[in-house]
Amino acid sequence: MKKIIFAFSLLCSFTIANAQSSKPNVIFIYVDDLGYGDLSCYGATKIKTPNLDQLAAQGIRFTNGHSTSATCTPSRYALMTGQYPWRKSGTGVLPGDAALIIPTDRTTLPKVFKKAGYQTGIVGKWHLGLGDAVEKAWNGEIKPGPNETGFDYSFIFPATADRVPTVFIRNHNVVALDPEDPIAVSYKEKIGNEPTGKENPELLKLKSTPNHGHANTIVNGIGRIGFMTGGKLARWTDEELPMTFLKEAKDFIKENKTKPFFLCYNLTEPHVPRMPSTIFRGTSGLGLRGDAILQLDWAVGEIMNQLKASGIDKNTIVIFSSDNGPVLDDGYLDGAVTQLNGHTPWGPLRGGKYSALEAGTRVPFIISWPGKVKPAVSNALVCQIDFIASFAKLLNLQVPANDATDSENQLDALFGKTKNGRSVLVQQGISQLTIVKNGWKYIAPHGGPANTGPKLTNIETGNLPEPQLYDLNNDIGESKNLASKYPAKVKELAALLQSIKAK
Ligand code: NG6
Ligand code: CA
Repeated sequence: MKKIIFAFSLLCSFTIANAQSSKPNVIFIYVDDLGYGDLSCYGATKIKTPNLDQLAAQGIRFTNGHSTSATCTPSRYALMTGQYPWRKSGTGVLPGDAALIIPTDRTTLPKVFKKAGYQTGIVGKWHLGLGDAVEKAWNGEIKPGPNETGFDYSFIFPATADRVPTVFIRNHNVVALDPEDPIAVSYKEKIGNEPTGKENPELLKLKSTPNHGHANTIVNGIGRIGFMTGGKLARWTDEELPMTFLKEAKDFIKENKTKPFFLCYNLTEPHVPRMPSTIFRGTSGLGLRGDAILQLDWAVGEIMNQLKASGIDKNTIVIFSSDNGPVLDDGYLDGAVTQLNGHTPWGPLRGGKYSALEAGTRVPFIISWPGKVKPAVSNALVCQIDFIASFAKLLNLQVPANDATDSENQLDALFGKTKNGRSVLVQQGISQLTIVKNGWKYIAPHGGPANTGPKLTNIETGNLPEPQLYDLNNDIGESKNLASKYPAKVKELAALLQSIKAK
């Protein structure tokens, strides 16, 4: 009998091993507003991020890896659909009550994995809208959402940590909702009689930057964007967000360790409001923003430990990136500016979140696949929009011709087989598009302000009344405008941008 059991378990382990080696698990760790220069493996000296440094050391660290856009919603839209977000209206930063903007009848990144037999899950920030309309069933089944666009399992918050409703949604329902205390949400006007940041600033534990948007309903001592009433038991405590998402992500890994799975683990750090767990408070010496970065680094280490404990670390591709570049003051007085202590979240780049300059979309970008992907540093131009076409290729699937039309198969670049990635990429700042071709970057003349404003985010937008041309291969910091020296290049890139837009 013992022999039979042994033979059976041997057979099982072979089958599992086989299934796993043919189809690696994929975890995409997507952080929020982390800059190119925020990690020690990307050159930061004022902060140490050992877990991400380890991931980079065992994988490929890309020095020219991009989100499509310099804000969250459009970057996430592109990741999901493989379509440039500016092709579709309504893909800008969404309010917390927005309707779903991802089509339910088109190919999405998780659907690619599903088609290949994967279990798919998303844990963390969503920010792509929910339901068919602004008016929705917060107290009933909230759909369509992540589960209708390709995820078998979802545990999310709807928008951003600074937008109401400040609740978790598991699949279609708000977690821990008391039916006696229904939720209502409005982005139009004040509802109910709960204190707001504007009327009751004395109740705030984290003060908002004067005249900023975080002046509506106060939840957990923090003013938010938007108004909500009800759902008192269901509201999150910001300090518990990281542990909650981490537990959910670990549980997903444990539950699916014998099947191939695809997990999007979307952390909120270091987006505002930065309110890390008490145990991380004061640990970076750079204020709450730095502490939030240490917290996210720790969470990455925990995921890696879980993969090892589940015996699947060798057969799991881990991708780490950010949805846009860094910002210091994004609306709360949290010490990000005053305690910066010489840290440079943008590294050697110009601009930041919101910007058409490089720091808007050039972000940390790391891929690890032990034994399969050789450790390296790559300067290939790669972008999150290419994951659909690339993973479809890896899994031998055909993406329908009209879907994911801006996504390129860049598997060889992503896995380090070539140093040549994309030759062309369109990048999106808040006020305009820019184009990069073979290291040359063109920014069209724009009449908008050159800076988002010294009182707030204080970031160079990239807007100038004259054309700009930068040679990124030799001038990563976009310090020398070569437009008047190379007018033919300017013309060529301006025309190329027009033709891509017209596609
Ligand atoms: C802006 C918010 C900012 C942040 C951002 C979205 C104001 C004035 N600013 O509107 O705090 O929430 O939206 O960030 O309210 S993102 O990373 O999700 O794109
Ligand atoms: Ca973001």
